[in-house]
Amino acid sequence: MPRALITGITGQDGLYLSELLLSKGYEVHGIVRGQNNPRRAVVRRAVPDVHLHTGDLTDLSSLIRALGASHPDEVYNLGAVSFVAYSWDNARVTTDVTGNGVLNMLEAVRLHCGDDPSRVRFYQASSSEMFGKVQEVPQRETTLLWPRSPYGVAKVYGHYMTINYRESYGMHASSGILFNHESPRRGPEFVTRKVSMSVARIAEGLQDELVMGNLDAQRDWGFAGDYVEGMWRMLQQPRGDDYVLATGETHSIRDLLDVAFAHVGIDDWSGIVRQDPQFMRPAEVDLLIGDAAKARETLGWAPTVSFDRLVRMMVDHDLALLRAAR
Ligand code: NDP
Ligand code: GDR
Repeated sequence: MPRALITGITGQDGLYLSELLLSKGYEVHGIVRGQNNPRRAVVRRAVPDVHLHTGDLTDLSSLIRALGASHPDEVYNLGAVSFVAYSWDNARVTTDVTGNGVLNMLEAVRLHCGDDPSRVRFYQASSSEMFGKVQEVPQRETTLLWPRSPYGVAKVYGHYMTINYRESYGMHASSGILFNHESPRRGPEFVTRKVSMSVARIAEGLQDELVMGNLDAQRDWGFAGDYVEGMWRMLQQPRGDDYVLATGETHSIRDLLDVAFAHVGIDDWSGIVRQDPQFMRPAEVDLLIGDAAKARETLGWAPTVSFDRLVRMMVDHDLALLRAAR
């Protein structure tokens, strides 16, 4: 039975990846931080067969202990301060977790592997945010990185450190440069879930206004369930490498609002949505669109859920939650 260790198991991707690996017969271990983390109960409910260990990406010895207790064949480093807007106000903690946390995890794996550094396969959750002020459209593995936020800068550091450990020590280390992926499990601070939850509340008469930031930003949005499949496929390759996962389609926040409101029968949302500077960012990533040709050709990976279907799935989920609560 192969064994996997996941950091960030309490997050959106951690839950989908746990389900995927369990369905493939893996023994799954996860690291949860904090002394009384409320998300531990969420993991227990969603994936009760997962083994949980206490640890933190800023605490190297806790990572070494988790590796010693789980003896994984594969490590998926999904843990991060992942909310871009938050990273400007908390640049230092973002750097410590999202940047230096990668170095800690790589070093823990290297020490754990002893004489055979490729014994444990390593996945790093890199991000399209690294492309920032895009230097090429669409963006691919070789596109020059130009991050626009403390989060993006920290991810660039983790990305290059992963490549460096692969080249310096021969580790089987892969970096997935993933474009935005969403689901009903997305945190409410991210724009897709903020919109799906608000549209559901507006449809149910519980809210009458939606306050947003920049409506002109464009993103390449896919479904998280598809993207964790791509992570797993990367680690099944004979060698570590870097891959972009993306849909190759881009949509604006306005498109997102169009599809979400139309799904509950509202065709004109202009009187409901208001923009407020508090949701604007000091620097914006304007046009993210990914080229996943390498993943398609090497991994046989392709997204299966369209943008419209994804948005409708999220609105339906939030409507069902509200109706169940009533
Ligand atoms: P989430 O924000 O849902 O999850 C982040 C996870 O990191 C949570 O489990 C969180 O734990 C954990 N974490 C935070 N701080 C620490 C710490 N100090 N030590 C250990 N764990 C910590 O993110 P997603 O699931 O959406 O994303 C997974 C990864 O992929 C992240 O690294 C993200 O940056 C990256 N990514 C995501 C994309 C997306 O569109 N979703 C696209 C590209 C990259 P807790 O519950 O305790 O807060
Ligand atoms: P992002 O996701 O920054 O792309 O990072 P987010 O959903 O937060 O923002 C997407 C775009 O929407 C615009 N926007 C708003 N965003 C939020 N959160 N709230 C609003 O009210 C709002 N109004 C407009 C933003 O300006 C932005 O342009 C996500 C995270 O998962 C990262 O961890 C990951 O690396 C990247 O995706 C790829």
